[in-house]
Amino acid sequence: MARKAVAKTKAAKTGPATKAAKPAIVKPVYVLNGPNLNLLGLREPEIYGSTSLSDIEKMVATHAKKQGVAVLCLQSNHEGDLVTWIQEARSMAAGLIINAAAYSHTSIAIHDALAMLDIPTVEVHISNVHKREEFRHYSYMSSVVSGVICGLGVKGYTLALDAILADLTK
Ligand code: CA2
Repeated sequence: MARKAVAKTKAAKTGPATKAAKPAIVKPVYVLNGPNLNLLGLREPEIYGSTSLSDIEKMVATHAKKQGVAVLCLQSNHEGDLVTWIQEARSMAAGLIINAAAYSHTSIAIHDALAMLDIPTVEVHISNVHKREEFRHYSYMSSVVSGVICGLGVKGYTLALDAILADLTK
């Protein structure tokens, strides 16, 4: 009994001996890719590199698994599919990574869907859109996501995941 009392006093003065475990991230991080990204690696390697979308998805899934998180990777050439998945992410995802490809520069519908999320979201572009044609310089996504990564190649996807996990565990 006495020993217990001493231990209690110490804990009260210095705080608990061990840190409380961080809660597990149970929901997956959604990784959404837009139009034509299914053809990655097949054309324009000087801009987008030679990695295929399926390689990117494997890379992100492996990186996520090492950190105890799951990813759900989805690609569509249709704007409405991306809107539907973003809406789904409101309840089903812990965070969201999006490369909306050309829709980044045109889609108010995707902008509006992203604006309704209250989970960490990162916009990724493989190429540095600011070094390219002027029509790629504006993104409807950027004002409604947590952050933007562009021009760092396919590594941008794992960097985006790290940023989301840092946000979720802070
Ligand atoms: O740099 C990016 O990740 C982009 O989002 C890629 C989009 C482009 O419209 C954006 O401005 C920047 C284009 C994706 C097209 O994907 C291709 C795949 C294979 C070959 C050529 C293009």
